[in-house]
Amino acid sequence: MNEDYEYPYPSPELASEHPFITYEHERLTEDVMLDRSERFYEEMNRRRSIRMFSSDPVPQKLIETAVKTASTAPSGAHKQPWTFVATQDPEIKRKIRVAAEKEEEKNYLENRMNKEWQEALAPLGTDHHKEFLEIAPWIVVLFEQRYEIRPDGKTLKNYYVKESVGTAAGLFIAALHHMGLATLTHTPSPMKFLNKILNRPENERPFVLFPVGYPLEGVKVPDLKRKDLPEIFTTVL
Ligand code: IYR
Repeated sequence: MNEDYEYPYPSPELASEHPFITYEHERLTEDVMLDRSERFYEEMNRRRSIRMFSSDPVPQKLIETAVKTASTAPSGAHKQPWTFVATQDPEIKRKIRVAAEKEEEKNYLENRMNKEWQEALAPLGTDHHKEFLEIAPWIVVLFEQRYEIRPDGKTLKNYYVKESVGTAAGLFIAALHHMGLATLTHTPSPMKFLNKILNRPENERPFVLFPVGYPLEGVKVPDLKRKDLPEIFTTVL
């Protein structure tokens, strides 16, 4: 251990000031790694964003475990600058739908999204109707904590908030898919109304809204293709 390192981590001084533990890691054979990597890719490649959900209920425990998985994401200075707010209350979901559709009407019908933007969206066929916000059993809103408010009222900076929260969002989506649920990354912009409806403090800003549930049986999705590896990957050797 550490044989190649002139400056081992943690240094003896660091280790005397802050606790460190040994990272438990099981080294797999390359065959096993190859198999696991392909199976995981194939599973993730079956994920799709869903715009019609079943109203079948989903146990809260599943949402909680997906949030715990999301919260394993790395974050700037390990601040975990996120709050997941989940509701299955029909009245709150209705309020969110009404407010989201009001914003989306401006986006779509009053051209707050310009022509280029609307053309880019055309293959997805989205519009200002957001019925899924009432029908999906859960709405989970991921808030970013722009800064931290300590119990004594003192404020502290958070770092790389967007990067951290975006990473947590990705893990949340993967966790839901892995447990057999579906979601949509919905951004009914601007989303400030979510602070009011969900009673969130001023240091929090909505990052993305996830309707969560089972896909409606037979639901259709756009026949999108994902980019092939050479379009998204290159090497510099
Ligand atoms: N927020 C709108 C518009 C929208 C924007 C993008 I970029 C999308 O990929 C999909 C939709 C809406 O939710 O309809």
